[in-house]
Amino acid sequence: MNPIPESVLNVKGQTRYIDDLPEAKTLLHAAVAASPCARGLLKGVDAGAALALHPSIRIITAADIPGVNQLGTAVADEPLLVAAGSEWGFRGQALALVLADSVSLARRAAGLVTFSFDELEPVLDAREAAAKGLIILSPRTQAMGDTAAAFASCATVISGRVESGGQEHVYLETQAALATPAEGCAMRVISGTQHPTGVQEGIARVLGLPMHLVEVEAPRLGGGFGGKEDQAALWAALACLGARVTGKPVKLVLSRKDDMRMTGKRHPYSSDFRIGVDSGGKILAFEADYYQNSGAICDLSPAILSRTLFHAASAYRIPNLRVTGYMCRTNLPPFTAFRGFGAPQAFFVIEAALDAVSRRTGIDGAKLRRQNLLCDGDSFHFGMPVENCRARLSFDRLVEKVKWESLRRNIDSHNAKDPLVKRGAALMPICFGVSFTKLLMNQGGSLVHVYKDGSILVSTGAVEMGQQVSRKIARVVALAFGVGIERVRVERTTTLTVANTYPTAASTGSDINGMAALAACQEIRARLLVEAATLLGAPAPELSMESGRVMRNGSPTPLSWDELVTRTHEARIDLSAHGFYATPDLVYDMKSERGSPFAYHVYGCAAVTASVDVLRGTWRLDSVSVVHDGGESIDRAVDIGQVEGALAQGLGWALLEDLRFDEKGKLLADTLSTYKVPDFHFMPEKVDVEFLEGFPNHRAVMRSKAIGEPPLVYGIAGYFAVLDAIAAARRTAVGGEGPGLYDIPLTPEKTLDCLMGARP
Ligand code: MTE
Ligand code: LUZ
Ligand code: MOS
Repeated sequence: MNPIPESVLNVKGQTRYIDDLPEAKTLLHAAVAASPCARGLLKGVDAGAALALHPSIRIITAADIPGVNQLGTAVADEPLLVAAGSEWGFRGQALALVLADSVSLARRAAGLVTFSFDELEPVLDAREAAAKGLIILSPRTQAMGDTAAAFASCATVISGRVESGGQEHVYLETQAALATPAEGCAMRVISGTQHPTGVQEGIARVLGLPMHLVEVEAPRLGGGFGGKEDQAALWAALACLGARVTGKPVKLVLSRKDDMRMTGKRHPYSSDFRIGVDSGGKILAFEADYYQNSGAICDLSPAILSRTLFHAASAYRIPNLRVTGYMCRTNLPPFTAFRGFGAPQAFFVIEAALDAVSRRTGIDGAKLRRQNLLCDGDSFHFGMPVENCRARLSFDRLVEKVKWESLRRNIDSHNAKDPLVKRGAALMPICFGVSFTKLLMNQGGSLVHVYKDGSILVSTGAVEMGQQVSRKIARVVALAFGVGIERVRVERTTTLTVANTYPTAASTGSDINGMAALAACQEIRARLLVEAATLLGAPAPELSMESGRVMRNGSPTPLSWDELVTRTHEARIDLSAHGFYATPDLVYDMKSERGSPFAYHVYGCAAVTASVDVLRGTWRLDSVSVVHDGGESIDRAVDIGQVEGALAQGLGWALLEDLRFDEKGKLLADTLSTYKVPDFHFMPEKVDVEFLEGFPNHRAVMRSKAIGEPPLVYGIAGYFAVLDAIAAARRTAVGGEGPGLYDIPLTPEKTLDCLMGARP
């Protein structure tokens, strides 16, 4: 019997998530008692009412932590539980852990825990925080050329402000962990994390244990999208703390509402730009200040800001550029990794600037963008040379495919006739750097066993969260051994098999772990071929493995995979190997902000068309066309799924998902009945994804390209398509050059305001 592909289990609802695992008889359930306002000084915890509820109830506070009460890595600002005498920084921060012998009891008891505290004045706005000096670390600037001199010579200079909102991850499986005390002081935890080693490190710190006493397993996640890159550690560490204090297994699964209120989301940004072009529309200078709303805790904000700065110019050649980012500490939940990781926010700013130029100068948006695209021989503003650039290639292919000019003409003639429904279109390129922006993180390991019956087991640091990294790794391994994919099983990720890993993130899961798996396979393969050479009496260099058989100079020999494996084992040769991969050629100097931080870039281009109902302000997406540079795909079906999923998330961020807090820092839409996410009906009927064919990428495993995050950015074109339709309505209604509203998400409410001239 062969392994059942996990996609089949998913479709049948048979995948087991953490909350589906069998429960031990002694299991305790946990819930979190959280801070009741955005900023406060904790004076005491009153557990009386909660404890009175049921004898099984236990309340655990910061005083019970045996090790260090700190999870923060870049900055020590993330207590596991806020201690009495300390301040908390956002509404929903963990103050106490409640245990009980049922989930409902634990949750009810958590609601009964009360706190004595002084309420303090919160700061919610990024610019206000910056003005008050509430900046995490220091501002960071990247620059090239001389913007001041360049602006002086521009025919047109425009400045503007750009806002983009946050975004809730809405992974199907909420944050979850199951901790079990093991022999000695050891702790075993199953955690819904993208970063098992990070969780292991955090638990070791708070429990005061060496890492080898903490085992972290990440089974298949019900989605992560970045939300479990850093922020799974808190819940896993809390479960472990409960398990340590009681000596019993503890499960902590957040309710949807708690997950929405207590965990981080995509960072909102508020940015200022200044752009200058010559009379033909060539960009001469660009400046931007990005005020990142980092929330109350540093978390991954520095890495996210760094990706913003690296993507400030998108796929455009800008000879004079100066961009600065500020991490503004506010009293909102700690904003964190979310697919795109700071890049979408930067893309929106430069696209807004180009939109403003196009509207002011009358230069067609596509022409303006085309003439400013990067080419080989250029360099990025941080000094990395542009190589194997596919910006123009994908742009031109898309323009041809959607027949951009006639599409525009059709829209214009429709708009001239129809006063009630206006149509719009937009087109944009992408250029996304692949690698963790922090050099250290670009490494990974694997462990491969070939069992004596010829079946193969692979472990890597990659966490499966629906992106099918396991399937890709299985493909790589199957190809390395020349066997069918059904021979290969990819194990769930644990710190026992592969140590010192980094998160499955930055779209590098298959790049790094696929390479690490390949390295191990090559070692075993070489041993097998030596044995094959002996068995066949042939020189090893003439031998290879294909279709489950040893080949000699490309022709089949009588020696099958199964037999070769058996014979090699009988010869007492090791059929296991550990593999390691560190992405080569990465260099970066933070002081001079110069270097090559990425292994390569992903290019592509998207066009979106939309219609706006002028009386209601509602919009509809009509079509999306994408030409994407995906290298030689390891699995085309998976890659199409990734593009479509990322696109939906990007369009949702740009148009639909309205993450709003009230003036006291309370999340307003904290359920899935009030927080709208993109669904089947939201997506346009026509989604056309084409991959550039015949462009292998020699800098990743099997000449592929990372796929997970870059296509999310295409969603921004949806924003500009709706804006274009609004502009058409305003031209006919009031004349003039249309709106300069650069404020994500462009919800129907905002659209209506804009149509009525209530917004700029
Ligand atoms: N696809 C699914 N189905 N679920 C996810 O959680 N996460 C995305 C992307 N695609 C995600 C997904 C994010 S944020 C990243 S970084 C990549 O997958 C991570 O996986 P990879 O590096 O293996 O592509
Ligand atoms: N995580 C990270 C990421 O730590 N560094 C990155 O550069 C990155 N990029 C995208 C998504 N997650
Ligand atoms: Mo993805 S934001 O790198 O987890």
